[in-house]
Amino acid sequence: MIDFSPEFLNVLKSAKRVAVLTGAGISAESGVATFRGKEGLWAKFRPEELASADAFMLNSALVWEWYQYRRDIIDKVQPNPGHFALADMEKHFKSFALITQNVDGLHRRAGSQNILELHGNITRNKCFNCGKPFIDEINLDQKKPPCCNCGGKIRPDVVWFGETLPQSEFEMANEASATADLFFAAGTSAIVYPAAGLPMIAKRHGAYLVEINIEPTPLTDMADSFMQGKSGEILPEIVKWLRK
Ligand code: BV8
Ligand code: ZN
Repeated sequence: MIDFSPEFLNVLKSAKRVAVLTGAGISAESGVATFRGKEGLWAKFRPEELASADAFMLNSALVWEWYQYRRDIIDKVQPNPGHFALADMEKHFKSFALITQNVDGLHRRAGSQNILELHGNITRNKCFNCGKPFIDEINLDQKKPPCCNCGGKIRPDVVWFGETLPQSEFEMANEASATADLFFAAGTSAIVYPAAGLPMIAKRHGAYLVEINIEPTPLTDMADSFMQGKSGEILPEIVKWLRK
């Protein structure tokens, strides 16, 4: 049983508008490697070598291999108690926005409804040239990577470094952060912008800022409450309080 501060419990009970920003850490307990941990996806390569348009133009086969490798993992894993707790939490508040940097689709599989995917979704593909969704099977055995009938290369429908975030999702995420009275940052290293700026927007507009992480991040000093531990253990405990 986790003993939360009376201050946090007061805020939790009186909150009307809640926003949550999640990162790869929330999927770690499902068995999806994070990006920057020692066992992280980027242990061998630098992020820019894989998650960028240049990397793709330079070596689309390597980038495709990386995404297919990640898709194979994601196909085999399940949402964990942290994902389910957030899906449950949504029902307890008048307004609840789940803003995620993750592309694994696990929040939707856990039953969350109001999800803002800031970095796209690894299960979707699109044409790099005309942007049209590509719904056929990706078969990497063919010599050249899949192409669109406009001649453009097919790519994963995710946001790479140097690319802008989907405008409407980002605007809604900004609005949710600026109007929240309670904001959770869960399982994120808080270093990738502009997503990492959202907790500060919330805090500046008067939200009570809670960080849930197994270790401190650049956000920790400004959080009103730093809950050190696994999101899959802490979030269900918070939901238990909501049910009381
Ligand atoms: C933009 C793609 C500009 C999808 C990702 C220099 C050069 C180029 C760009 C920049 C630069 N300096 C700054 C920038 C901007 C750049 C940026 O912020 N770079 C950082 C690295 C400095 N941002 C961008 O490029 C963005 N676009 O700015 O556009 C622009 C503007 C106008 C016009 C044109 C362009 C685009 C950013 C999106 C990049 N795409 N991924 C994919 O393949 O997945 S980023 C990648 O990092 C993932 O999406 C991930 O979501 C994101 C953040 O990582 P986290 O989710 O936080 O994961 P991480 O592993 O880092 O941390 C996990 C955390 O969980 C840890 O803290 C750990 O302690 C914790 N944890 C672990 N287990 C648990 C846990 N916590 C709780 N419980 C557990 N069990
Ligand atoms: Zn096309």
